Amino acid sequence: MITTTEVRTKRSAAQKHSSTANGNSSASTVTIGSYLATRLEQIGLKHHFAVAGDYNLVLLDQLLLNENVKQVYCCNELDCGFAAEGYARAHGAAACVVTYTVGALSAFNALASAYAESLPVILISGSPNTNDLGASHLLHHTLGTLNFGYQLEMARHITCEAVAITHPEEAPALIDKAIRAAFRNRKPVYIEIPCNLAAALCSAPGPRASLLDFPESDPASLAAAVDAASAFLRTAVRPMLRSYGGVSAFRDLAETVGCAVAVMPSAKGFFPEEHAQFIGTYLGSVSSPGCSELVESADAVLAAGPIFNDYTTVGWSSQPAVSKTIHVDPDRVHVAGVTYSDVFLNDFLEALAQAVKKNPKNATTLIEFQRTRVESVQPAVADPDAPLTRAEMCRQIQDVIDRNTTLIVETGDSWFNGFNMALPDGAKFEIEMQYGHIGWSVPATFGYAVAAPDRRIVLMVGDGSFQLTAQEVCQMVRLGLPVIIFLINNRGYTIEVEIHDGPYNNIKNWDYAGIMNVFNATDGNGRGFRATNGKELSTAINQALAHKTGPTLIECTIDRDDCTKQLMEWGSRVAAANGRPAQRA
Ligand code: DPX
Ligand code: MG
Repeated sequence: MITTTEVRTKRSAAQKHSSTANGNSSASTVTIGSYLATRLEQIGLKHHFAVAGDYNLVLLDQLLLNENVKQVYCCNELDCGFAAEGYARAHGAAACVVTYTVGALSAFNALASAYAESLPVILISGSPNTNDLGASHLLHHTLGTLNFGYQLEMARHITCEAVAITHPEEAPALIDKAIRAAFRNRKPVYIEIPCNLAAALCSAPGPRASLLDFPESDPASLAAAVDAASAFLRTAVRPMLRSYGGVSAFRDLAETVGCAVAVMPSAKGFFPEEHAQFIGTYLGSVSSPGCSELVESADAVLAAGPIFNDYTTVGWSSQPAVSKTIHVDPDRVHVAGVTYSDVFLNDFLEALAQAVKKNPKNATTLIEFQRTRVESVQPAVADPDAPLTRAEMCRQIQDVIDRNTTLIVETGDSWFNGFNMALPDGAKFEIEMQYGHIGWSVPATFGYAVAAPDRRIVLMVGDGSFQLTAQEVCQMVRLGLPVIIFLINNRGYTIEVEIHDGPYNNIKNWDYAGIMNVFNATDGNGRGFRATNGKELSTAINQALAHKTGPTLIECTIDRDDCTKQLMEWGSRVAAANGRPAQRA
């Protein structure tokens, strides 16, 4: 995992590896593809994801020459982008390589997800030969016009830096510029390499330590923000967090202040749930028990990297008051409505932890929480032969989550089932709640598993979402990754049913367990099970836990209306927000 604190280590590794460029004709020149491969290695990547196409084949050959960054294949470019997005969640950054237009335009959707979710994904696209530009050549896979600049233009809207290489001399600077931007902004970038330049020579890469440099806070602004925040934190605090780095700085600060800590859904797992100061997941009226009462009645809230959108505010029904909030964005801090610019989240949290003192009053929030807390009742064990319910399914999945598990939850009721899971220390949680693209989770889980093969990776995904990107399970089979997939078959788009029902929420049923045979063909080790009751589910889980040479998909069949209470409440509030009448001018 590439984090701010690891930059120095990576930097020295980068310096050591700086002369490992392959495919070079002399010590001072290398091919552009080889330059790129060395840079990917230097930023700590061990893999890149790819789909072949004739605009990128020479580039893929060049990348293959570097054996330290392995090439991993996907079924299509949307999935390739999501696999990279998932890899970046586990590893800190990722890269994927696609072909011109027919490939890249599909990958753009996943790149937009990386933008919304703040993940540094590098999308590399092959492109037309430089000698086709200006030669009045119509080319395949394009719009059938003589304009080849549209892809770069489109990329600019969903990246923090988009570059197109048109001359070998400028390749090193442009590649470095894009990679540096991805790290600095924690956002995706785009690099376009013409077919006939992938093997053209450019200058060899040096030890570009600055590729991984993060910007530093403005000292005066940082000091002013810390002063204002320390003065503000005079009584009680209930912080919230969504990671933008700064996970350990946040914990240090919370422990110094001694306050109650809640996490927003995207930050679940970033603060230990077994910690004495942890009070739960904050999601307005559908927060974990007792949590929203405390957050919303607090006289001071420190919110580190939160995203308050229509979903996380539950249709704009809950959000801490600006006048009571220290709101820490990735590159600025707002204290009770005053903004301090050029102050970076990690620097601010670290400096504030130094500046504040433990205030015994802060413990009162925790005492209040203990007093008002509604003890969650352990769900009863269902009759093993009774039709499977959501509650029994979740009860059994909870037991699969150990300290080494990453639980990945897809958009749908899997979100709420996931929020309700208790994470033992060490367990991690991944969700794509800002972008919310159904189907994200299958390729993202594949990418995550490539990056973190030693973790137990558990996916909860609904039937509707699975139908978008199901084919990427075959890549888990191909690489023998022991991912456990709980496929919740409730015969449709249940979350949409709760927001706004209609015939469009019904889907064609599939034989989800049987699909594993299709992916196995003659050489795969995937396993598929269907669980219609508690007994079948526990048998399937035991088989899955013992199976180490491929994925296991467990299709859990539940009733169409068997959803969480939170989904019903959240769905009705979001529907009300969506259905507001147009405002008058
Ligand atoms: C849609 C959503 O089966 O989960 O638990 O049954 O709801 P649940 P499923 O996976 O269904 C998902 C479905 C159709 N959202 O309920 S959340 C709209 C949507 C989206 N992303 C894309 N298209 C449509 N979020 C790419
Ligand atoms: Mg469903």
